[in-house]
Amino acid sequence: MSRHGVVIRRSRSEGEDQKGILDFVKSYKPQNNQVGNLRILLHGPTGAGKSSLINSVESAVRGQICGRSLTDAASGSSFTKKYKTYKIKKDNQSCCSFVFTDTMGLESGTGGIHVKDVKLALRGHVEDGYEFIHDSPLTKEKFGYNSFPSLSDKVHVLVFVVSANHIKIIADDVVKKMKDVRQAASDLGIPQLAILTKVDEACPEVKKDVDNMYKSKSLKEKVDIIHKLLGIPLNCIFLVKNYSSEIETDDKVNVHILCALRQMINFGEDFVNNQ
Ligand SMILES: Nc1nc2c(ncn2[C@@H]2O[C@H](COP(=O)(O)OP(=O)(O)O)[C@@H](O)[C@H]2O)c(=O)[nH]1
Ligand SMILES: [Mg+2]
Repeated sequence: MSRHGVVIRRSRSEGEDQKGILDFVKSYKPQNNQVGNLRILLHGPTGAGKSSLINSVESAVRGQICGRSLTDAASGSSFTKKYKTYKIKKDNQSCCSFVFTDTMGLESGTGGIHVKDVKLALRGHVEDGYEFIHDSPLTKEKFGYNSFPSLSDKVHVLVFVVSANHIKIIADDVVKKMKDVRQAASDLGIPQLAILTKVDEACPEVKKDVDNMYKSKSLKEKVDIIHKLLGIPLNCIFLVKNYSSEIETDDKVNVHILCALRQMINFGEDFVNNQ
């Protein structure tokens, strides 16, 4: 069976056990008591669906559509400029023990987030709420620089978010920036995975029925492209349809979001236990 086939089988069996994944995600607590919340950093081109992924995770966890992280329908230039940490609510009272940090998007040329800023964020030097300036990376002297990051401030999992719809036209310099960030994360031992979003826009069969996601040849081709571009192993690349216009959640959509989330948690947990 092809490696893609392995991904298909894994996803199906997890589909049958959605409640199990949900219980795992909701009850998860980092074993390392120096870490309050596992920190997952989302990184990728502007408009790829990073903010939507945060909303989609919370929607899948809560079973209702949530929309706290602002998304941008125009996607011309980065809408998210701040380094912002999002807690994921389990219910009205409590939050999960993992957080997402949303960053300004990557853009071709001098626009978008500066690679130096992402590297600082990986090591916990960027304070929450810091507003990125694309052509002026953060330095030690500036307000917003955390000189003494704790293990909790550091990034524990790096997630590349790329639109399946745009993967073939992604600019060379954007790929170069992502590779640069991947190398920096690897040097720090930070685990990485990739999420291909907008699978509904990229494949008409998936738009009809999201269950066709792992049967789609064109999506398999896109998984291979991201694997070759970034060198991320095939079993660390997940296909996700984010919630964008829906008013209700759907178990078929949730399962893919939750499978990816479980992998993020498992990777992050391993990382913080090895610190
Ligand atoms: N159809 C569809 N639209 C999506 C998906 N993910 C994001 N979007 C839309 O793409 C646009 C940009 O998404 P956003 O999350 O703001 O991207 P960001 O710049 O990476 O944070 C928004 O209009 C989203 O609703 C998806 O999986 N499917
Ligand atoms: Mg955004």
